[in-house]
Amino acid sequence: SKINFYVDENKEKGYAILKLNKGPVNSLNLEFLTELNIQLEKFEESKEIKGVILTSSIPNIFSAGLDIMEMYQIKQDRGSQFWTALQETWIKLYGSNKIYIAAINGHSPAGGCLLSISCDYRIMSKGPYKIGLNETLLGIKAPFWFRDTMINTIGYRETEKALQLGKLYSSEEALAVNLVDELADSKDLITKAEEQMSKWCAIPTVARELTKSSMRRDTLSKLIAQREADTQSFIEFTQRDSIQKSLRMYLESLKKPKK
Ligand code: CO8
Repeated sequence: SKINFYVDENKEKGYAILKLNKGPVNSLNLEFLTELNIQLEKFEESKEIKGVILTSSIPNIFSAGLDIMEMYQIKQDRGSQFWTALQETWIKLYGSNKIYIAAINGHSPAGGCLLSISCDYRIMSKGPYKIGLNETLLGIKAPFWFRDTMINTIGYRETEKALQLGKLYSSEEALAVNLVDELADSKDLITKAEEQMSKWCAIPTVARELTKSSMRRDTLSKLIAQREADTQSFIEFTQRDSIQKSLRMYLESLKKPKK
């Protein structure tokens, strides 16, 4: 079967590198999210691994976000499995005790941005890459937990603008608003992520974990308390004719020949 990601575990150093590898654009569908959740669970339970560098093995693309085909012509059963898997990914990542560092090697819109901002630290490659929550450009509203994670990263006012405009930030703009913490030349991205990881790994683990969970607990509880209602509202919203029309138009715009 197709290999959707690679894991390099370095037990000596105490961290792993997880490289998303679902061509062409690492879009997140039900099967991919399910595999990812199993892997995140393995990391969480590992005694040797203190942290994970999350990156992609596809040049110029971190992740294109949710697979639009999971939302286009959505059906109740698959739709709810899909959304439940995505919630699980976010809860596992944002709520992880481990250290997650995103090495953003390329485009990172929407769900790709969510994965990034669910980590503890972000380094982005310099280059013509964009990151942000661009949902409004697809005619949809970013879910409240996407929004809250963004607020926790770049603050309320910047999020208010960014989400309404569906703003996709260049790497320089992302650095300026703290959407990413650091920029790197592509060739140095992983080295820089490893340097940063060593710094985080050197902090006393229990104190760091308790601090992280105290910062994130309230945001996580909001979704955990209403997962089923959130899933149902995702399906009802996505089934609307107007949303289906927007998604169809957006898909067509993606398929248009470039230039
Ligand atoms: N889902 C499905 N297919 C996709 C996606 C996607 N997200 N992104 C790209 N593709 C497809 C393209 O249609 C294209 O297909 P084909 O080869 O059949 O023409 C193929 O992947 C390659 O794409 P590109 O040619 O566009 O590749 P580039 O390298 O030129 O560009 C980009 C890569 C920049 C990532 C570009 O593809 C892009 O901008 N993609 C769209 C990204 C996007 O806007 N994603 C948003 C998804 S929605 C989301 O994540 C959160 C939704 C929250 C839902 C809330 C509902 C209530």
